[in-house]
Amino acid sequence: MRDTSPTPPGTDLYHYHLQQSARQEQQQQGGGGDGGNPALNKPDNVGSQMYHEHIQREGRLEEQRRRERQGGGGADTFYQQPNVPIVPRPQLLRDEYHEYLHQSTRQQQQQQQGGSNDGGNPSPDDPVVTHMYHDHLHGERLREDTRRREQQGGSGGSRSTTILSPVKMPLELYHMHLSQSERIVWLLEEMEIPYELRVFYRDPVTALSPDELKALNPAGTAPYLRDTNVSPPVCLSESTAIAAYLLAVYGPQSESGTRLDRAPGDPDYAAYLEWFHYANGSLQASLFRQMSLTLATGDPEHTGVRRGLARLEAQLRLVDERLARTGAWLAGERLSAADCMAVFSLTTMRGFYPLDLAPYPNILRWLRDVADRPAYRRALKKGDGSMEPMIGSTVRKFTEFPGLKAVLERF
Ligand SMILES: N[C@@H](CCC(=O)N[C@@H](CS)C(=O)NCC(=O)O)C(=O)O
Repeated sequence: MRDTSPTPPGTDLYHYHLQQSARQEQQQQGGGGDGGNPALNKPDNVGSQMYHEHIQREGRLEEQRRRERQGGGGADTFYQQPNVPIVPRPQLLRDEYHEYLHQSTRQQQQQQQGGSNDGGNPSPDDPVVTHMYHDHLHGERLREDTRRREQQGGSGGSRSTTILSPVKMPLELYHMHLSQSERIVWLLEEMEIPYELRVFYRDPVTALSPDELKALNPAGTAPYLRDTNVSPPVCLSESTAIAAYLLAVYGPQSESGTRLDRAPGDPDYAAYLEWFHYANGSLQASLFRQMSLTLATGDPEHTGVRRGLARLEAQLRLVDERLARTGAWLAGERLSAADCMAVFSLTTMRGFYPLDLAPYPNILRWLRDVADRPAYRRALKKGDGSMEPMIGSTVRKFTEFPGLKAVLERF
């Protein structure tokens, strides 16, 4: 029979349940209990599961304690205690970094006891020093490149003096008019990377990719990037991948040193990552689904279309709240590639899927800030025939494509 006495005050439910289960088992088995722990495969599944969860949690805590005793679990690993915020590792300042290089080199020379002195270069055995040393060399090469360009008086217009880029051959970007490849044109303009733009036009009836683009890019979509500075050349589809590639390989490029990504240690790093991926992973995916569903059903009142719209509106509220919180850009106070990734969905995309942004004042404020950026204006000028930024609460619909006209006109 079950013990129906009330839970003793101060005893947590879980332990109380364990004790009760053990007592019941002992009664059923006539003794031979395992110290109060419920057994697996016995009728008391709740107790078993809680008990094993407890064991697992204890195991994790023990592992964490062990790592902490050993002085941390690897350079970039943080173990978060409940309710204890993660404090990012401070980035080394430039002077600290040089000091670190010197110290490591000195230590290594001492260890090698006068062994081959390579002029102070750290040994390849120290991966941290080697990494920093190569970063240092890379930076030196970029600065040397700039000095050389400046001495030569520039090799191609005013931009040549501001580019710190190791780009020898201009990157090639395949862009389609009125498409999400405008993200990459804008990003390249912000980064001041030399590039050649090849503009394609959508099929005048279907609004899909023209055959010439399909022939070049196996994915058949825009954007598509070719980088011939490396061998073999890099050919890349997917705007998120292209943006991440450009930032990792060529950023920052301007003399102001403004980075459009965020690195671990930067307080905005996690937010940057989240919003950088939100653009294509959630927002554009929802909009595309909505557009396809609307075109397929031809009915804005269809249940599926209405449900999809409710979901989309929740996403827009999220973006609006985020922009209200930062009062500036998606990742924080400064523009980042997360903004470059997200803007298309809320501007040009609305020509394909009309969406009234009046309920989202922070999104509208952000779009005006984007449109004020010279780099964004240049991107639209070069890639979209000087199209006006589509930043109003409502925008024109792309009814010039017969494949879309009939449906778009119902909105
Ligand atoms: N997820 C891809 C999507 C690329 C994509 O679908 N681009 C559209 C332009 S907005 C396209 O090329 N559409 C033409 C087609 O599918 O035929 C990316 O981010 O690059």
